[in-house]
Amino acid sequence: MKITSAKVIVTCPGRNFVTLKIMTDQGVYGIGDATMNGREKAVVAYLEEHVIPCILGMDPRRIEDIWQYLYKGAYWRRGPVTMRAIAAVDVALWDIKAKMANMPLYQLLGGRSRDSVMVYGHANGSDIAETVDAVGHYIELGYKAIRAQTGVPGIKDAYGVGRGKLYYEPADAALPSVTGWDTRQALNYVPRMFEKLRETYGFGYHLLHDGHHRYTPQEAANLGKMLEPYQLFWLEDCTPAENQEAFRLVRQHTVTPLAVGEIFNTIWDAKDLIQNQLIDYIRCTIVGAGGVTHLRRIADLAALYQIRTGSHGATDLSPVTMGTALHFDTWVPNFGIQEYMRHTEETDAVFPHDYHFAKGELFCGETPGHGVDIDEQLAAKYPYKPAFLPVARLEDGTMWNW
Ligand code: GCO
Ligand code: MG
Repeated sequence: MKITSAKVIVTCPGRNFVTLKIMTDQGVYGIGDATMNGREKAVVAYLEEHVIPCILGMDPRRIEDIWQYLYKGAYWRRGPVTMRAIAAVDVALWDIKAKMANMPLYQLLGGRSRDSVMVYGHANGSDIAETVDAVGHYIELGYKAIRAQTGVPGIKDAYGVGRGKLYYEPADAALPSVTGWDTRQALNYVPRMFEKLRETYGFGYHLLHDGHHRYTPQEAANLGKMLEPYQLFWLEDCTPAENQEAFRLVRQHTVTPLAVGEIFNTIWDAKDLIQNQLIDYIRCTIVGAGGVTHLRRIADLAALYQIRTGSHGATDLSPVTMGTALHFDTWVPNFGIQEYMRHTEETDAVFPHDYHFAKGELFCGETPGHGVDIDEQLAAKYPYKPAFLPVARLEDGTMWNW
């Protein structure tokens, strides 16, 4: 069996997506997601110039060998661009293998560990009252877990506050827009939101919060401690994790569960955090961390330390990643939760898929492969539109972590 051709499809049905389609001499094709929000064209070039020419003629059934070829063979290991390109190839090859086997992907991974996948939605508002309403809306929709983000008076566009009610899309400007940040105000305001949420809806729902890399370890420890009475499911990205050791200080001061990993690319980014049991949930995802082949290694390492998965699932992860992640989540023994930000109807139409949502859970389908396709004719109607993520500055102009 041989890979006969491969192409990269860029489309913008409301937001940009980069998709790799691999064709074979048996007529079976596979697709993989290669989207990197705000830096899409870098992965397009990596695939077109440096990956596709190398894999033509290879046997698509040799998924592991092709993964190693692209990882070790690049010499320049790791990094968000390389690992997304590898992920796109890997997912397309798993799709092909599962289609050849006439099985849904989760069967090839080891079969079902659960019937459905618990997801969390992203509720936001410009202040506490609005966020409380938004959480109520998610509860009405049947969600069992909700991440609550609020605007903070005095901060221009704090992280996570969207324009729509169910859709949150940060990459929305032809050049990066400038948002604000003030840690002191956020530390005063965020715990009050959780107090109000528990007062209003009780303790029957999981609540989560994203710190979006904004706090220093000491500030994160303080926030975690203040949030303890509200029993969060997790506090996400409480501090940047380039220095994995930073989480030790947070860990020493709070029992609020910690989650991190949406910007990690490989097992090496998570190794110390996992081995030292500094986190509770690992958030790496299929597209960001080298595909199914590599994410499986990360999940297995985490399982040794009773750390569970909680994959990133923002709108910039295409339905191809979501579909594949759901097969992964259906199999992975140490599953925790799956993030689920809804795609728009335009996006869903370009990527026909067989997963569905009901009562706070997502269900992967039984179609052979990962169950997601791309309608190329429709995709062609939505040309690429440059869109950057915002940046964040403190009041005095100092650049901060967005
Ligand atoms: C999340 C994330 C996103 C990211 C986005 C960047 O937890 O969903 O933090 O909102 O900011 O994926 O592209
Ligand atoms: Mg996040």
